[in-house]
Amino acid sequence: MRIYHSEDHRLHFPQAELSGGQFVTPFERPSRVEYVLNRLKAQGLSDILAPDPVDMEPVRALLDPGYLTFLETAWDEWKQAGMAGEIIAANVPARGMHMDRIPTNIDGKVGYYCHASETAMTQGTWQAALGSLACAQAAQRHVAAGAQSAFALCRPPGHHATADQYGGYCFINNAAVAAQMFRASGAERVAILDIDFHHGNGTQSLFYDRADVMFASLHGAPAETYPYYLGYEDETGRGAGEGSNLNYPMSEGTGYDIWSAALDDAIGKIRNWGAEALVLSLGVDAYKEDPISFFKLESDDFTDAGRRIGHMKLPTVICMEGGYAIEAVGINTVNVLEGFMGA
Ligand code: 5XA
Ligand code: ZN
Repeated sequence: MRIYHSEDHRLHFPQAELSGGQFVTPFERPSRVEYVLNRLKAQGLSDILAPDPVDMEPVRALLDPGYLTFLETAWDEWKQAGMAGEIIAANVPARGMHMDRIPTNIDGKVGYYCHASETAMTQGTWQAALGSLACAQAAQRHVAAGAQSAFALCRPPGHHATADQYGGYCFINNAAVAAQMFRASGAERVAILDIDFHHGNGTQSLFYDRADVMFASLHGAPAETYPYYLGYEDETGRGAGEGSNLNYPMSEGTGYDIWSAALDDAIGKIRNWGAEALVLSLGVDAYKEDPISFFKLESDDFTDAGRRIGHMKLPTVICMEGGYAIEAVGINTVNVLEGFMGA
């Protein structure tokens, strides 16, 4: 399996994450990628390439232009305004306030374009996000050209990013752009399967009204965990998209028996729907020792999950999302890939 990796991910390394009322070293940190790379190489998966530069056209087709400009210019504006630290959202448009008027002050803009203040931005965030996106795009092009699958070692991750908001460590929705590119390269129906522990609220929102992209997500129940305000089972799509959004929220302590039954159900529905291409949002934070999650998957379960997904035999782009049990991230990620390839 071809793997795409950009060194630019290192340019995004905030020092601070607001967690439990304290600033801590972010769980989403550069060393995650090192653990994955080391494990890939140890397992003989060495077809690792740097991606071509990003193509902004499919991104512009999907995302808000004002948001893209914000991401590109936020750091300079923040510094010009005399802010000493990293960009952290301190104010958001809450219930009853204007959602439609964008402040000119950078502090206000940050809150407008952010949905979760754990996520800080730094000088290199935009470039790192582009590098991450470039991996997803290169993987999609490789698969669209005939490869069975490719792995985009995306960092920062993407599935929480909407058309106009960042948060949950995500800035640009890599998986969504890959799906959009599959549509542009001729697939009539594209499915995005999200097995990260957290609901892919960004991906859901981007395709909620659309009949051509199915979204299926296995995740911690929103009443119990981030992103809290989206991801319920009764969110099934809207208008033309009715029926093409599938949520599988699961409670604290969920193990592989329940989780894999949800996976099989999602796979069956994606098959019946007639998907011609698949984008897998691959987070490994469903692992039992993940520090910010609460499922109970074992490392071997990830191999089995990869096998089940591989049996779909769809052209597949795999995009890295979360996973923070730092030393197991490489093992669990590569287990999915090996299970997938062995199917
Ligand atoms: O998949 N998303 C994540 O792993 C980020 C969760 C952020 C929680 N504050
Ligand atoms: Zn996650």
